Amino acid sequence: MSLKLLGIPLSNYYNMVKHALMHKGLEFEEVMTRPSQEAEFLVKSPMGKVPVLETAHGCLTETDAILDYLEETCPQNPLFPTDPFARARVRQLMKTQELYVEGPAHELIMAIFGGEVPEHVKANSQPAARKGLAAIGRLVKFSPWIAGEQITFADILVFYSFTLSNRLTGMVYGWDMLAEVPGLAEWYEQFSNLEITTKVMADNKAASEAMANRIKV
Ligand SMILES: N[C@@H](CCC(=O)N[C@@H](CS)C(=O)NCC(=O)O)C(=O)O
Repeated sequence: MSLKLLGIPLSNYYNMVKHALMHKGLEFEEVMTRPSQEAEFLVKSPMGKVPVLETAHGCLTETDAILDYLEETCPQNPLFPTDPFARARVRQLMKTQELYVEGPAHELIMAIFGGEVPEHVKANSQPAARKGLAAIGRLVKFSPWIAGEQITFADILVFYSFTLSNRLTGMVYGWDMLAEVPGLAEWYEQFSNLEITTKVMADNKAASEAMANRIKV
């Protein structure tokens, strides 16, 4: 299967798909591509977002759809449990993080580009993320992975989601979200030490430093 991953290592969603591809031992080509509203790119990515997975059958966007496709077409080194209920619990955890933790934290995104976050956004984002984190606290297992004994897509999604969202809440509120849920910081540390994570995050760090230098100039 010939696969191309379009996007940038600055993107936490790009890194989720990249980690999954590496976990499954798949060969793929990284094609550095910025989000864009250019007509040519919208053919591949209807919302102009990254990541995009280019397959022999065409392009796919939306990380959860891409991850589902990878699991179904490349079942080796599975990242979903086989039991349907356990699988649905993994999806529940992923969705909870994306909508209720990442969503409110993402409202602060201008902080990363050196912009001022409006007061009303600052006032709303933290209580919303706190509610989401409480829900995450009710779902996690840490035995030792976030949804049980097996590393799943939930570990990947929640980890890379926090790489951005916790950075944002740290910058804006001086708030470490990982300290809100018992066991979360330890799990995060454990996942960050995986060989694949180390590689993905090294590329992310290089891209962040390059962006910081561009903003300074
Ligand atoms: N729901 C999308 C989110 C992807 C996303 O937000 N990508 C960001 C980069 S991390 C992007 O392309 N932003 C540009 C834009 O929103 O126009 C997914 O699951 O893949």
